[in-house]
Amino acid sequence: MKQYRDTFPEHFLWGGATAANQVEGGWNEGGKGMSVADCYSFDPALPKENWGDQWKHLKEEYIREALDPQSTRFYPKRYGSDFYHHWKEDIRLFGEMGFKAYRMSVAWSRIFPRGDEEEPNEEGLQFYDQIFDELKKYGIEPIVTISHYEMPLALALEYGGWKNRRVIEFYVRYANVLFRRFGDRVKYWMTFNEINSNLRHPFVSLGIITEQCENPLQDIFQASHHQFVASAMVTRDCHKLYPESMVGCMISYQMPTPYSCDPDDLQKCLEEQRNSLYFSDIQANGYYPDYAARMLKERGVELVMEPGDEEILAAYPVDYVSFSYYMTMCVSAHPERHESVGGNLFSATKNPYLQSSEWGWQIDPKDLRVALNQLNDRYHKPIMIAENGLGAVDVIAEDGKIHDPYRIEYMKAHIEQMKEAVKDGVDLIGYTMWGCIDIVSASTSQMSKRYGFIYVDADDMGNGTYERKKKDSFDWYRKVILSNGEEL
Ligand code: BGP
Repeated sequence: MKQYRDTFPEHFLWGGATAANQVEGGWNEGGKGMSVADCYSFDPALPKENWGDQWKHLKEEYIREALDPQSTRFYPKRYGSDFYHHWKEDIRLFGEMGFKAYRMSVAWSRIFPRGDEEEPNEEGLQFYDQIFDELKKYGIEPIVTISHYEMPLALALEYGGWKNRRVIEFYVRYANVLFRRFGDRVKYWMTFNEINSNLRHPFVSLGIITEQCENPLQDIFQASHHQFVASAMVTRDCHKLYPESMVGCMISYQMPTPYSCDPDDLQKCLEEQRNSLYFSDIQANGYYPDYAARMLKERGVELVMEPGDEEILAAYPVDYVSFSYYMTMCVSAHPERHESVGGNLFSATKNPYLQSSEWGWQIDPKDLRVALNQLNDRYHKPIMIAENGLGAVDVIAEDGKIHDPYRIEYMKAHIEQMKEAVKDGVDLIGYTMWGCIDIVSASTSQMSKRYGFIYVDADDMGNGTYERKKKDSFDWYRKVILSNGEEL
């Protein structure tokens, strides 16, 4: 029987997380090709409630316009927080906080500008050589997401994205270039960011333009099958080169909860949970779950599998499971009877027991413990919290400092529940707070939705010095890490 423990493991991976398309900038530097993320613009003239519209569905006309050098739109993810030119300073700051790990993504189109080339872009590889060497100086373990909402645009426009089985070959080639070049310094990999969000925003996740689909769900689930196969193949390849390295899957998990004890709500909640767990089930267990046949049939989906697909899934499941956790999703079988709320990639029934963030995300630290126990019971594999954080309006106070007690409170409440989960026996190996430095929001493309311990002087339209400034939470987190989660 597993020994009881009431402290975080000795080598717990405390750190922070970003994504290339939200932090780097340098969108057309160093030989980088356009990515799907470079097509998202921010329009302050729109009403605030519409700032997330592109995220929910990026119209084909917007994609075409992004290709026009004369376009007058502002594309925030092309500039990010300008990590591309500030990486040395930023990594020093991460080191000052005492990070044990830094979750980051490699921009696929920096390595293969179109995605279908035979040979990688050496300048892109050199950029990441610098990053990994600098992280090593501070003893910070890189956790690398191979694809995080930034696949090469050409794969979307010329191949139809992941619904084209050829993209497996391109992704496997890309991942093997990363393993061979960086595998001596990178021991933790994730194949796809929030792979379950394929269902919610297929363009940024799969390169699928839904206007071009006869049956979008058929294409989305077929494309997801290709990603499952690709994930298994690169897990195989990584272990061949570096047997000790770990490859993980990653889902966005809002821990769906039933609105009431009405049995219909519980059934609806189970179905909603499976809309996410379907993806981690296949990657972590290595086979399609029993409920998949009915789930796909009822959506009019008929998967096409090649001989050997299911064998490779079974042979190479991931080594750990990771997830992003910001809020929970309350589910009612009769949503029309209740108030709804927006949130990370979806809308749900408002949970009357929870407070909301300034962006309407319902904050639920206690269910993080439930989610951790559920995933631990389901997969019996190491678990990592790949994202957790509070997007908020941070301001520079009279004293020139940035006081963010709300962010400290949010994180304290979640870390307390993480420790309860550790006491419950959950094999929790790491926590990388989302947006450890202010970056461009995925869903609204705003810089003003700030997550960081480090403030970046830039506004939603890219104006500012891009100077970095520590917030109060910077020193607070440094102490959390120093005390291994004892001093909150
Ligand atoms: C997740 C993404 C991250 C990050 C986070 C916060 O879905 O994996 O890239 O952006 O959400 O969401 P947002 O940036 O929309 O506030």
